[in-house]
Amino acid sequence: MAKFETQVGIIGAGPAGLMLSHLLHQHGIASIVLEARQRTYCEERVRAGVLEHTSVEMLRNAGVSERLEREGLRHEGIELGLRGQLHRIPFVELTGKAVTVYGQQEVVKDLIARRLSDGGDLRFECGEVSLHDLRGSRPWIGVERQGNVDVIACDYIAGCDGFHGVSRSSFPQEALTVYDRTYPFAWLGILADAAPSREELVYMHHERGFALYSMRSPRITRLYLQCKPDEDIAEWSDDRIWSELHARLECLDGWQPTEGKILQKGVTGMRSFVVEPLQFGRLFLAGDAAHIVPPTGAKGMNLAIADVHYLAEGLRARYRENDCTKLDAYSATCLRRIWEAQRFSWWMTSLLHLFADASPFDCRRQMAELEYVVSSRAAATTLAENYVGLPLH
Ligand code: FAS
Ligand code: PHB
Repeated sequence: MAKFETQVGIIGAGPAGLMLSHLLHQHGIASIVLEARQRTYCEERVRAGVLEHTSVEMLRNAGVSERLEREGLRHEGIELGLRGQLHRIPFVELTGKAVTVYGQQEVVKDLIARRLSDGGDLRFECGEVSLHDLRGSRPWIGVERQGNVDVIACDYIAGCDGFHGVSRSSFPQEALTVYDRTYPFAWLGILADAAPSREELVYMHHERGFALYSMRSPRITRLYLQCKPDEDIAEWSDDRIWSELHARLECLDGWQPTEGKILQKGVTGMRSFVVEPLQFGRLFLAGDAAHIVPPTGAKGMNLAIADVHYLAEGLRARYRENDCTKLDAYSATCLRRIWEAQRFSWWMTSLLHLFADASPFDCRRQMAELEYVVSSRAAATTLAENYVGLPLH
């Protein structure tokens, strides 16, 4: 049994855990990051693809945006489609801000490389993790591998281990309030070796179900189809996927998505999930460990980065000014932004998807809301300011 000491023990090397470790390093605060999976797995896992203006600013201020600013695609708007007609939502005109298309795995790669070049302690394939003495002044993490249990003693633990991690389940049940909503559909997503044939993302409302046209680079596109929550990907040949995408993304202006070799395909469930509070003793939750949003608002990765911005600031003040005010307010501060993003993600999902149990009134009302959003500057501005990222409080 080996014993290690640090200031902050971080569980999970996703965007939340890695960004936190980097920010703490910049404040001269030590951390150890424990990751269950291999480094390559973390660096190749395809997930989110859109960075808010606010997240790009945070990555820039933290000195980890060099490749993002070189290779990321600046998007100054999106297009909403209804009845085959595309309507542009001009972000820069409406808010002065833009978003950047840059794959989550690229953000993860950049942060891992930077942590390691700064001498960071990242432990991949760490073994079975367990959390202890969370109410004490010196909580510790047990890391079991091949029958050996190493101990990592720390001042604080950051649970950045995603929805299926151990951190949230380390809260006593009675200490947590859970808010949960699952949607009666999922997304079938593909990564295609096909150059984008449109400048910006297309969010399409269609009578066959929602479709999203997105991208990763000048060579790679990412497309999604609304499907059944228990959809079996084995029933979807590449041909069937492309013909369904063509059917839903067909536009009156003749635009069609460019086909290419499907590099990856999968089905992702849709849910809105939040736990409160985000702190139990010396354990703090951040990212998907505390909240899940349906991806329609492109908020998942951005919320994770915003959470650790607040946590790092709280820990900086605790260690540098011996002032725990911000740390004690971490949960409340984060939850305000989390619920803003939950509302927006639920609204975008409700606006653009087909609900099997929708009444004729619901269908007409949904279309009326879509027509309002694409014809009212005020409504388009609301969408735009939420999409580009609300200011940090
Ligand atoms: P992450 O899940 O990214 O990272 C948590 C890390 O903790 C993982 O590396 C995991 O291996 C590790 N871990 C878990 N348990 C552990 C344990 N016991 N011990 C040690 N390590 C442990 N958002 C979008 O905006 N667009 C998308 O298209 C999109 N697609 C998604 C697809 C999927 C399948 C999922 C799950 C999410 C998707 N999201 C998407 C949301 C996504 O971007 C998340 O919000 C983002 O990954 C959250 O980052 P983290 O909180 O760092 O969690
Ligand atoms: C993506 O590119 O993966 C993506 C973009 C926008 C979304 C969701 C996913 O709303």
